[in-house]
Amino acid sequence: MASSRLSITIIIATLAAIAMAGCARKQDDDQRIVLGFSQIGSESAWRLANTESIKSAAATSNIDLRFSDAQQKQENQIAAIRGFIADKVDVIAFAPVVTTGWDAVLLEAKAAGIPVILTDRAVSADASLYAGFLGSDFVEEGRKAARWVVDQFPDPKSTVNIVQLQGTAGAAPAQDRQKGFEEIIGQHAQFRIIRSETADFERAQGEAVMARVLADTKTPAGSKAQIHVLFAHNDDMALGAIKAIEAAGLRPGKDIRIVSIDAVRAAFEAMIAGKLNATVECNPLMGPQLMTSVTEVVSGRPIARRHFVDEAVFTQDTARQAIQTRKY
Ligand code: GZL
Repeated sequence: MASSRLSITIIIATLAAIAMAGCARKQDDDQRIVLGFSQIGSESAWRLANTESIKSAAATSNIDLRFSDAQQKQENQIAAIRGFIADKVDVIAFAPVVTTGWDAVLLEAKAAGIPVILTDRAVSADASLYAGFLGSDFVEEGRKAARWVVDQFPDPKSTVNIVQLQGTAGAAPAQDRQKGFEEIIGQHAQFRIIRSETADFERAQGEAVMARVLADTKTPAGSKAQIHVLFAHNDDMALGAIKAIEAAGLRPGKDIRIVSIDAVRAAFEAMIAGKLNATVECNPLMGPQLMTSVTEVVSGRPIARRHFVDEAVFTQDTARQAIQTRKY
């Protein structure tokens, strides 16, 4: 009888130990860094690659990621950040859809003692309100696109009409890519930007806006303007515009030369098909670097105020080779 009581006691003690271990593991999990991340949306292939990079890097780094998709609405991002503050996450990171309107919520995060890391796009706010920025130099991306155009049309006595498809109004990549492009183009007399219209970084809007521009673009004298170059702030809008150019009976990549930015896989496929001429790389694969920065910030160590990723320019001549090694 005594031995059976002892056996039961041992079984209960063993089960209790397993349960405690489970709690301990759960306890360990609870000690993981909790990162609240507000993503802009899923508006482009670039954004999807950026999201995948962040999610997979968080999993690899054993960081508890609380992910929110704002569907390109600033009010949704602000609400998500307030939710992260209420949940007392360890760090907040976000890709701000536009540059302005963040001071109040950044002050709330600071008051709550939660560090903030900006990714992808910058903001016009007091730099003391965030720990650092991780992303690309959009002004240089615009300059690179313009330098490619200058190389295609070197004759200063020629007339080269350019249409520009802009990204989201108020967004840092839209503002800065335009700034860099116009800085270089403005140094050469042969170029005229005859139309600039936003298509919100989206492929469908790129097609619709380009169709309208093709139908009604006139020279200052009122005659139908010939469009020689399309500069699109991202590949998705360029790919939509290519469809509109074909629908208008013109040959994209030949009748209208096209340069865009991002260097997503579909852009390489379009270059191989001869429909896109060049794309400037904008690297979305910043997940691992973000997790390193998150870990540094939680440990109380400073991170780079601005960390730019290296980026290249790809053309039809290099597309077939480069597509073999592309990760997005
Ligand atoms: C750039 C990123 C831009 C991409 C677009 O870093 O913010 O937003 O160029 C994306 O494709 O929609």
